Amino acid sequence: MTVVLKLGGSVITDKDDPETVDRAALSAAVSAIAESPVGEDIVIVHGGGSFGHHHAADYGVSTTEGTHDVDGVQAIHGAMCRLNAAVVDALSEAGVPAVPVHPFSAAARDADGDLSLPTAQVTTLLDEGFVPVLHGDLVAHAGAGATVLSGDELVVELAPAVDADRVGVCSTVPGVLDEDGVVIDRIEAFEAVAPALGGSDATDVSGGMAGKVRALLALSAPALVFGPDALSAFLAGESPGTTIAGDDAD
Ligand code: IP8
Repeated sequence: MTVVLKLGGSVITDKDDPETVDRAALSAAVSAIAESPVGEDIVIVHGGGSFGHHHAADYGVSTTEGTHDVDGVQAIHGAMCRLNAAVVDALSEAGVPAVPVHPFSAAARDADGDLSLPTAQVTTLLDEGFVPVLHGDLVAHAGAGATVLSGDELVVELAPAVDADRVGVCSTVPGVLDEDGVVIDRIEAFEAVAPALGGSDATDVSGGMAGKVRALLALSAPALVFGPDALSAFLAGESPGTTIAGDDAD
């Protein structure tokens, strides 16, 4: 049983306060992971929260708008490395054999925006008993300099590479919400829920919930979007929140 888990940046940081870890939330998530029956068969991806997104917005960088400004690259990537270190440290202190993996050092987009992400490092680390911890980052982008690589894109690339049985996206909300604020049980096509999916409620250069749903619909396994309170339930094999299952899902 291999799990790919994304911890939303808004879950583990105070998204409105630049470069601030939400220590209580990170600690709760780390405890759920450390105590889960999944053990070491897990790849963790975390988002940018108040580390990546504020700097990316400052430099006008998104998943499609790039920069050639080296100060911008260092600010955005550096902030994400600092958040990654905080996550890896917290996991290590809880006894999880977490190791950092920085996508900017390995991935690239071609001129059409198509992503290439080597995954042998992640699969080998997993086989060797480590818990790889990746993060939303920048990516070298042909013709655009460097653009944002979202954690959701990483999840989509990693899930088939590690042959994931379960994919979880832990968000600040208890699932994908409809116009009335009620959790949608299951999403099989973007068009069906497009009217309900507004923008993100804080600075987010990767497309908020709409971008997340679009990315997860491309997976070959169903993905679950749920809130922090449901993380332990997800790791125990339950199906909290919204199940997102596109055409290619089993
Ligand atoms: O929060 C974005 O990752 P996300 C990372 O998963 C940066 O969209 C650099 C803003």
